[in-house]
Amino acid sequence: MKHYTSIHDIDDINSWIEDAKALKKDPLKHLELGRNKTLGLLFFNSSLRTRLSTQKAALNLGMNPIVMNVSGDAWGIEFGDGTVMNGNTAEHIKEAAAVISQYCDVIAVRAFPTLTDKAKDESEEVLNAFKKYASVPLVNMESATGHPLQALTDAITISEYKKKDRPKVVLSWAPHIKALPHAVANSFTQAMQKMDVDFVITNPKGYNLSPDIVGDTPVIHNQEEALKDADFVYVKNWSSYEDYGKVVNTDPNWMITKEKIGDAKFMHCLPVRRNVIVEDAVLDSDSSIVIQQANNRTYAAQLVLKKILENA
Ligand code: SN0
Repeated sequence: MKHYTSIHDIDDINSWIEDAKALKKDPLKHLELGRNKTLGLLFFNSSLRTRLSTQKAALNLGMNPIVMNVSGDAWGIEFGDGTVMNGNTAEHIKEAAAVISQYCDVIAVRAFPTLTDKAKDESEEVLNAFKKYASVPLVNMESATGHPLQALTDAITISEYKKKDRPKVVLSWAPHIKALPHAVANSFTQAMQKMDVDFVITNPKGYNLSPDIVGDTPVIHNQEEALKDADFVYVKNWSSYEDYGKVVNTDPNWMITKEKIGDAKFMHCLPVRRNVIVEDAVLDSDSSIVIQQANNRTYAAQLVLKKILENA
Protein backbone atom coordinates (compact mmCIF):
# COMPACT_ATOMS: atom_id res chain seq x y z
CA MET A 1 0.00 0.00 0.00
CA LYS A 2 1.37 3.41 -0.99
CA HIS A 3 -1.11 5.82 0.67
CA TYR A 4 -3.84 5.44 3.30
CA THR A 5 -6.30 8.18 2.45
CA SER A 6 -9.66 6.42 2.56
CA ILE A 7 -11.33 3.25 3.75
CA HIS A 8 -11.11 2.00 0.14
CA ASP A 9 -7.36 1.53 0.67
CA ILE A 10 -8.27 -1.48 2.84
CA ASP A 11 -8.28 -4.50 0.52
CA ASP A 12 -9.60 -7.07 3.00
CA ILE A 13 -10.99 -5.64 6.24
CA ASN A 14 -11.16 -8.99 8.04
CA SER A 15 -7.50 -9.75 7.47
CA TRP A 16 -6.58 -6.20 8.53
CA ILE A 17 -8.54 -6.67 11.76
CA GLU A 18 -6.66 -9.90 12.49
CA ASP A 19 -3.32 -8.23 11.69
CA ALA A 20 -4.14 -5.35 14.04
CA LYS A 21 -5.08 -7.76 16.83
CA ALA A 22 -1.72 -9.52 16.37
CA LEU A 23 0.09 -6.14 16.66
CA LYS A 24 -1.86 -5.42 19.83
CA LYS A 25 -0.61 -8.69 21.38
CA ASP A 26 3.02 -7.94 20.53
CA PRO A 27 3.33 -4.20 19.75
CA LEU A 28 7.15 -4.08 19.69
CA LYS A 29 7.67 -7.07 17.40
CA HIS A 30 8.50 -4.87 14.39
CA LEU A 31 10.71 -2.36 16.15
CA GLU A 32 13.35 -2.67 13.41
CA LEU A 33 10.98 -1.98 10.51
CA GLY A 34 10.89 1.79 10.98
CA ARG A 35 14.46 2.34 12.16
CA ASN A 36 15.79 5.70 10.88
CA LYS A 37 12.47 6.45 9.19
CA THR A 38 10.71 9.72 9.96
CA LEU A 39 6.96 10.23 10.21
CA GLY A 40 5.81 13.84 9.86
CA LEU A 41 2.46 14.62 11.48
CA LEU A 42 0.89 17.83 10.21
CA PHE A 43 -2.13 19.26 12.02
CA PHE A 44 -4.33 21.95 10.53
CA ASN A 45 -6.83 21.24 13.37
CA SER A 46 -6.99 20.14 17.01
CA SER A 47 -6.27 16.58 18.05
CA LEU A 48 -5.72 14.46 21.14
CA ARG A 49 -6.09 10.76 20.25
CA THR A 50 -4.93 11.01 16.66
CA ARG A 51 -1.87 13.02 17.57
CA LEU A 52 -0.75 10.78 20.43
CA SER A 53 -1.78 7.36 19.14
CA THR A 54 -0.21 7.92 15.72
CA GLN A 55 3.06 8.96 17.38
CA LYS A 56 2.84 5.96 19.69
CA ALA A 57 2.24 3.71 16.66
CA ALA A 58 5.32 5.16 14.96
CA LEU A 59 7.43 4.65 18.09
CA ASN A 60 6.24 1.04 18.36
CA LEU A 61 7.65 0.50 14.84
CA GLY A 62 10.96 2.21 15.70
CA MET A 63 10.11 5.32 13.63
CA ASN A 64 10.89 8.90 14.64
CA PRO A 65 7.75 11.04 14.66
CA ILE A 66 7.96 14.83 14.19
CA VAL A 67 4.87 16.96 14.71
CA MET A 68 3.80 20.38 13.50
CA ASN A 69 0.65 22.42 14.16
CA VAL A 70 0.54 23.81 10.65
CA SER A 71 -2.28 26.29 11.08
CA GLY A 72 -0.79 27.78 14.25
CA ASP A 73 2.95 27.64 13.64
CA ALA A 74 3.77 27.38 9.92
CA TRP A 75 3.41 29.96 7.16
CA GLY A 76 -0.07 30.16 5.71
CA ILE A 77 -0.20 27.62 2.86
CA GLU A 78 -1.74 28.47 -0.51
CA PHE A 79 -3.57 25.65 -2.30
CA GLY A 80 -4.98 27.53 -5.30
CA ASP A 81 -3.40 27.06 -8.71
CA GLY A 82 -2.07 30.23 -10.30
CA THR A 83 -3.06 32.42 -7.34
CA VAL A 84 -1.46 35.84 -7.10
CA MET A 85 -0.24 35.41 -3.56
CA ASN A 86 -0.66 38.94 -2.29
CA GLY A 87 -3.06 37.91 0.52
CA ASN A 88 -2.59 35.99 3.77
CA THR A 89 -0.87 32.86 2.40
CA ALA A 90 2.93 32.99 2.33
CA GLU A 91 3.95 29.74 0.63
CA HIS A 92 2.45 27.39 -1.88
CA ILE A 93 1.66 23.72 -1.22
CA LYS A 94 3.97 22.91 -4.19
CA GLU A 95 7.03 24.07 -2.22
CA ALA A 96 5.73 23.08 1.23
CA ALA A 97 4.93 19.46 0.29
CA ALA A 98 8.16 19.04 -1.68
CA VAL A 99 10.25 20.37 1.20
CA ILE A 100 8.48 18.29 3.88
CA SER A 101 8.96 15.18 1.68
CA GLN A 102 12.73 15.65 1.99
CA TYR A 103 12.51 15.49 5.79
CA CYS A 104 9.93 12.71 6.12
CA ASP A 105 9.53 9.16 4.82
CA VAL A 106 5.78 9.25 5.48
CA ILE A 107 3.53 12.31 5.89
CA ALA A 108 0.29 12.26 7.88
CA VAL A 109 -2.18 15.14 7.58
CA ARG A 110 -5.25 16.34 9.49
CA ALA A 111 -7.36 18.94 7.68
CA PHE A 112 -11.06 19.43 8.49
CA PRO A 113 -13.68 20.64 5.98
CA THR A 114 -14.77 24.23 5.53
CA LEU A 115 -18.41 23.13 6.05
CA THR A 116 -19.34 26.15 3.93
CA ASP A 117 -18.13 25.06 0.48
CA LYS A 118 -19.42 21.57 -0.30
CA ALA A 119 -17.65 21.29 -3.66
CA LYS A 120 -14.31 22.29 -2.15
CA ASP A 121 -14.73 19.85 0.75
CA GLU A 122 -15.74 16.99 -1.55
CA SER A 123 -12.70 17.67 -3.75
CA GLU A 124 -10.51 16.99 -0.68
CA GLU A 125 -8.41 20.01 -1.63
CA VAL A 126 -5.80 19.76 1.15
CA LEU A 127 -5.38 15.98 1.22
CA ASN A 128 -5.19 15.71 -2.57
CA ALA A 129 -2.73 18.58 -2.82
CA PHE A 130 -0.39 16.75 -0.44
CA LYS A 131 -0.91 13.56 -2.43
CA LYS A 132 -0.05 15.41 -5.64
CA TYR A 133 2.93 17.45 -4.50
CA ALA A 134 4.52 15.22 -1.82
CA SER A 135 6.86 12.50 -3.04
CA VAL A 136 6.33 10.17 -0.05
CA PRO A 137 3.35 8.10 1.19
CA LEU A 138 0.45 9.97 2.78
CA VAL A 139 -1.79 9.03 5.72
CA ASN A 140 -5.17 10.68 6.31
CA MET A 141 -5.56 11.69 9.97
CA GLU A 142 -9.10 13.06 9.25
CA SER A 143 -9.77 14.99 6.13
CA ALA A 144 -12.76 16.94 4.84
CA THR A 145 -14.83 13.82 4.14
CA GLY A 146 -13.18 10.86 5.86
CA HIS A 147 -11.45 9.54 8.97
CA PRO A 148 -10.22 6.12 7.91
CA LEU A 149 -7.86 5.58 10.88
CA GLN A 150 -10.86 5.99 13.19
CA ALA A 151 -13.02 3.66 11.10
CA LEU A 152 -10.37 0.93 11.09
CA THR A 153 -10.18 1.34 14.88
CA ASP A 154 -13.95 0.97 15.11
CA ALA A 155 -13.94 -2.18 12.98
CA ILE A 156 -11.26 -3.73 15.23
CA THR A 157 -13.22 -2.79 18.36
CA ILE A 158 -16.49 -4.26 17.10
CA SER A 159 -14.69 -7.45 16.16
CA GLU A 160 -13.22 -7.68 19.69
CA TYR A 161 -16.50 -7.08 21.52
CA LYS A 162 -19.03 -8.88 19.32
CA LYS A 163 -20.85 -11.82 20.91
CA LYS A 164 -22.53 -13.09 17.75
CA ASP A 165 -21.32 -13.70 14.20
CA ARG A 166 -23.44 -10.94 12.73
CA PRO A 167 -24.07 -8.21 15.33
CA LYS A 168 -26.51 -5.37 14.82
CA VAL A 169 -24.66 -2.04 14.60
CA VAL A 170 -26.53 1.28 14.68
CA LEU A 171 -24.96 4.61 13.75
CA SER A 172 -27.03 7.21 15.59
CA TRP A 173 -26.88 10.96 15.09
CA ALA A 174 -27.00 12.93 18.37
CA PRO A 175 -27.38 16.67 19.00
CA HIS A 176 -24.52 19.16 19.27
CA ILE A 177 -24.37 22.93 19.44
CA LYS A 178 -21.67 23.29 16.76
CA ALA A 179 -21.52 22.30 13.11
CA LEU A 180 -19.34 19.19 12.97
CA PRO A 181 -17.82 17.34 9.99
CA HIS A 182 -19.27 14.24 8.31
CA ALA A 183 -15.90 12.51 8.17
CA VAL A 184 -16.25 10.11 11.11
CA ALA A 185 -19.79 9.08 10.17
CA ASN A 186 -18.81 8.67 6.50
CA SER A 187 -15.83 6.40 7.12
CA PHE A 188 -17.64 4.42 9.83
CA THR A 189 -20.49 3.79 7.38
CA GLN A 190 -18.06 2.65 4.69
CA ALA A 191 -16.28 0.34 7.14
CA MET A 192 -19.53 -1.26 8.32
CA GLN A 193 -20.56 -1.80 4.70
CA LYS A 194 -17.41 -3.92 4.32
CA MET A 195 -18.08 -5.97 7.46
CA ASP A 196 -20.46 -8.82 8.19
CA VAL A 197 -22.82 -6.79 10.39
CA ASP A 198 -26.49 -5.82 10.32
CA PHE A 199 -25.99 -2.07 9.88
CA VAL A 200 -28.53 0.76 10.06
CA ILE A 201 -28.22 4.53 10.35
CA THR A 202 -30.63 6.68 12.34
CA ASN A 203 -30.80 10.46 12.06
CA PRO A 204 -33.47 13.17 12.00
CA LYS A 205 -34.93 14.25 8.68
CA GLY A 206 -32.62 16.75 7.01
CA TYR A 207 -29.54 14.95 8.33
CA ASN A 208 -29.03 12.15 5.81
CA LEU A 209 -25.38 11.69 4.93
CA SER A 210 -24.28 11.93 1.31
CA PRO A 211 -26.23 9.41 -0.81
CA ASP A 212 -22.86 8.31 -2.25
CA ILE A 213 -21.85 7.21 1.26
CA VAL A 214 -25.17 5.77 2.44
CA GLY A 215 -25.69 3.60 -0.65
CA ASP A 216 -28.06 0.73 0.24
CA THR A 217 -27.72 1.13 4.02
CA PRO A 218 -31.18 1.60 5.65
CA VAL A 219 -31.75 5.07 7.14
CA ILE A 220 -34.45 5.12 9.83
CA HIS A 221 -35.71 8.47 11.11
CA ASN A 222 -37.25 6.93 14.24
CA GLN A 223 -34.34 6.46 16.67
CA GLU A 224 -36.24 4.13 19.02
CA GLU A 225 -37.14 1.80 16.17
CA ALA A 226 -33.56 1.82 14.84
CA LEU A 227 -32.04 1.03 18.26
CA LYS A 228 -34.19 -2.07 18.79
CA ASP A 229 -32.02 -5.18 19.44
CA ALA A 230 -28.80 -3.24 18.78
CA ASP A 231 -25.52 -4.82 19.88
CA PHE A 232 -23.44 -1.69 19.21
CA VAL A 233 -24.64 1.91 19.18
CA TYR A 234 -22.11 4.21 17.51
CA VAL A 235 -23.03 7.79 18.27
CA LYS A 236 -21.86 10.86 16.41
CA ASN A 237 -23.09 14.31 15.62
CA TRP A 238 -22.69 15.70 12.13
CA SER A 239 -23.98 18.90 10.58
CA SER A 240 -26.55 18.77 7.82
CA TYR A 241 -25.27 17.52 4.48
CA GLU A 242 -28.42 18.52 2.64
CA ASP A 243 -28.41 22.09 4.03
CA TYR A 244 -24.66 21.94 3.89
CA GLY A 245 -22.79 22.59 7.13
CA LYS A 246 -25.84 23.96 8.95
CA VAL A 247 -27.16 23.02 12.41
CA VAL A 248 -30.86 22.57 11.66
CA ASN A 249 -31.79 20.44 14.69
CA THR A 250 -30.58 20.34 18.31
CA ASP A 251 -33.47 18.26 19.66
CA PRO A 252 -32.26 16.90 23.05
CA ASN A 253 -34.54 13.89 22.61
CA TRP A 254 -31.85 12.45 20.31
CA MET A 255 -29.33 12.31 23.19
CA ILE A 256 -28.33 8.74 24.08
CA THR A 257 -29.56 7.61 27.50
CA LYS A 258 -29.05 4.49 29.59
CA GLU A 259 -32.63 3.51 28.85
CA LYS A 260 -32.10 3.77 25.10
CA ILE A 261 -28.81 1.88 25.09
CA GLY A 262 -30.23 -1.20 26.86
CA ASP A 263 -27.74 -4.08 26.61
CA ALA A 264 -25.85 -2.58 23.67
CA LYS A 265 -22.28 -1.28 23.79
CA PHE A 266 -21.82 2.47 23.42
CA MET A 267 -19.14 3.69 21.02
CA HIS A 268 -17.95 7.19 20.12
CA CYS A 269 -14.75 8.45 18.50
CA LEU A 270 -14.27 11.12 21.25
CA PRO A 271 -14.13 13.92 22.19
CA VAL A 272 -17.71 13.61 23.42
CA ARG A 273 -19.82 16.28 25.07
CA ARG A 274 -21.37 14.79 28.19
CA ASN A 275 -25.10 15.26 28.68
CA VAL A 276 -25.46 16.69 25.17
CA ILE A 277 -24.53 13.70 22.99
CA VAL A 278 -24.84 11.08 25.74
CA GLU A 279 -25.75 11.15 29.41
CA ASP A 280 -23.19 10.52 32.15
CA ALA A 281 -24.95 7.31 33.18
CA VAL A 282 -23.93 5.68 29.86
CA LEU A 283 -20.32 6.91 29.75
CA ASP A 284 -19.82 5.97 33.41
CA SER A 285 -21.19 2.44 32.98
CA ASP A 286 -19.87 -0.82 31.55
CA SER A 287 -22.01 -0.22 28.45
CA SER A 288 -19.41 2.27 27.27
CA ILE A 289 -16.33 0.97 25.44
CA VAL A 290 -15.03 4.38 24.35
CA ILE A 291 -11.77 4.06 26.32
CA GLN A 292 -11.00 0.61 24.92
CA GLN A 293 -11.97 1.91 21.47
CA ALA A 294 -9.50 4.81 21.79
CA ASN A 295 -6.76 2.35 22.78
CA ASN A 296 -7.20 0.64 19.42
CA ARG A 297 -6.27 3.87 17.63
CA THR A 298 -2.63 2.93 18.23
CA TYR A 299 -2.93 -0.49 16.58
CA ALA A 300 -4.96 0.78 13.62
CA ALA A 301 -2.31 3.45 12.95
CA GLN A 302 0.50 0.93 13.57
CA LEU A 303 -0.96 -1.48 11.02
CA VAL A 304 -1.31 1.27 8.42
CA LEU A 305 2.28 2.49 8.97
CA LYS A 306 3.58 -1.09 8.90
CA LYS A 307 1.90 -1.75 5.55
CA ILE A 308 3.33 1.48 4.12
CA LEU A 309 6.85 0.71 5.41
CA GLU A 310 6.71 -2.84 4.03
CA ASN A 311 5.76 -1.46 0.64
CA ALA A 312 8.52 1.17 0.59
C1 SN0 B 1 -14.27 16.27 15.23
C2 SN0 B 1 -15.31 15.74 14.26
O1 SN0 B 1 -14.98 15.36 13.13
O2 SN0 B 1 -16.49 15.70 14.64
C3 SN0 B 1 -13.17 15.27 15.48
C4 SN0 B 1 -13.60 13.90 15.90
C5 SN0 B 1 -12.48 12.90 15.92
N1 SN0 B 1 -14.90 16.60 16.49
C6 SN0 B 1 -15.07 17.84 16.89
O3 SN0 B 1 -14.72 18.78 16.18
C7 SN0 B 1 -15.72 18.08 18.26
C8 SN0 B 1 -15.64 19.51 18.64
C9 SN0 B 1 -16.49 19.90 19.85
O4 SN0 B 1 -16.48 21.09 20.12
O5 SN0 B 1 -17.17 19.07 20.47
